[in-house]
Amino acid sequence: MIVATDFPVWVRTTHWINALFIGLMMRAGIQILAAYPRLYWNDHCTPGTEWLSFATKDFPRDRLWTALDMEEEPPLVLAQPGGNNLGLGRHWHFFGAVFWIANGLAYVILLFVTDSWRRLVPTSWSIFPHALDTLHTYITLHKPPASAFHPFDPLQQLTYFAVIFLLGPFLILTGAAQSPAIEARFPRYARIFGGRQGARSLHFIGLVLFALFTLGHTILVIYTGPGRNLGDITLGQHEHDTGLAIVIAVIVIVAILVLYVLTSLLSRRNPRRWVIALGAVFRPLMRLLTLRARSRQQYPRSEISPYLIVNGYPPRADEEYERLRAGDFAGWRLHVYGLVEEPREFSLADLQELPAMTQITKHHCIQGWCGIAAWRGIALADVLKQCRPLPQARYILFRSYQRDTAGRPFYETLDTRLFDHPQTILAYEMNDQPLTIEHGAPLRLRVETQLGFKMVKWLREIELIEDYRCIGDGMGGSREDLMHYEQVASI
Ligand SMILES: Nc1nc2c(c(=O)[nH]1)N[C@H]1C(S)=C(S)[C@@H](COP(=O)(O)O)O[C@H]1N2
Ligand SMILES: [Mo]
Repeated sequence: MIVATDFPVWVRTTHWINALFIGLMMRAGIQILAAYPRLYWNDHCTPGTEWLSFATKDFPRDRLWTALDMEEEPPLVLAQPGGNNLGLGRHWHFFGAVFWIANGLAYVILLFVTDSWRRLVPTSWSIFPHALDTLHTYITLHKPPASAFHPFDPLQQLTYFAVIFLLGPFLILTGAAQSPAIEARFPRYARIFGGRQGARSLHFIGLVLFALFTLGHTILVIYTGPGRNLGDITLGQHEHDTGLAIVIAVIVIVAILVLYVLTSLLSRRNPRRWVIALGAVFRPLMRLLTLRARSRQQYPRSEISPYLIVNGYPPRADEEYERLRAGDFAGWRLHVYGLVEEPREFSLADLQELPAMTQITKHHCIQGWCGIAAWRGIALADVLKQCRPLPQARYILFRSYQRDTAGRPFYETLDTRLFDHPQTILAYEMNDQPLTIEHGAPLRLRVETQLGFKMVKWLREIELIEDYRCIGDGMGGSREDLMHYEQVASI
């Protein structure tokens, strides 16, 4: 009789599910990296201070360029889904994360509920010298004797332990540290990793380690005996049918690779449908966990970034904006209307009479860069309260003088749950100077628990609405409509 205790069915299942989702997340991770393929150890992202760059384009300092110009297009073989698709890549990454974490948790729980942890968790320091011996055996191109496997050899056991209990959690923690909502609510958390860019760089190093592990793992599975190893991980034994086990494993791996390519191509063909479906998996969880988070940032002045990257070109050839700008925005009015009892127009002087506040906060662009600046302005809530929003108002719609890439006025919507947060402001100053044209003069939104794309610049009007599905393409904003970002942008 075959006793298959070492590789029960749950070990084999979670192993292959893990392979599917970690591969998906690595591919989607490369996609996300390509949206700003520069890595830093500081949160200022000053051009030239990156420690690693995969950029292929050059940006001369004597003309204005924006962060969107800096995106690169990774190939389909490396990235999910390939091409210029940050929005879709993020959906694949977060979709994968939910299943990868759930699968990992199920595995770890079963490990400890059963007695299986005993063959994985080292219980003696002697495993280190033994693992070194095994390493020496492999490097000198020998194989450990069959008696060295219990069922793992010491090097294997130590590596698996480190990947499951150190690298896995490390990837989750460094991933979370890049979320604007988490960093705004717990500014000290990201500091553990050296800030958002430190977390991002470490997250990338985690990706490289996982790729190296996968490569080494695959080589050693083949080198030490593919029939026995694949018998264990597919059929739960290696006494019989090892040839069949190899065939099954190859079929599973090829199926996974085909699935990556197929889902990439399908999601590129119909991105909106896939964004809605993939988002359904993580969207409710993300909203539940992050929408109530309140920003508690206040960086010291000494941490203000020497230079803040610009995204979005200023309104071009817009006659009205040009006229207002020529008049130093004296004729500019912020229109507030929609589901309010009292629609109003505010001049800059009106707004400047309201209680002003300054916040020194970190800007988190969805592409990956960030920067710290001092923003001065008035609470969004103070402005809206004067117009008395009606109870059915569920979203705040911000429209800009600038146009999006489809030629329509740039707009974004915010859940009304974000409106009275302490650091949700309409800013008219940046770093003690009136807003420059590039950064959104005369007024822009700052909503510090969200990604940068929600913070509409060159504000023209605010409308309170019940639903965003009847606005634009119905996804909740220009970037949602055109680039497939999520309407709630907390991660
Ligand atoms: N009107 C408008 N507002 C916008 C954008 C834009 O393209 N148009 N880009 C957004 C994005 S993606 C980011 S990261 C921030 C950048 O702000 P900054 O240029 O002041 O750094 O502005 C946001 N506000
Ligand atoms: Mo952005």
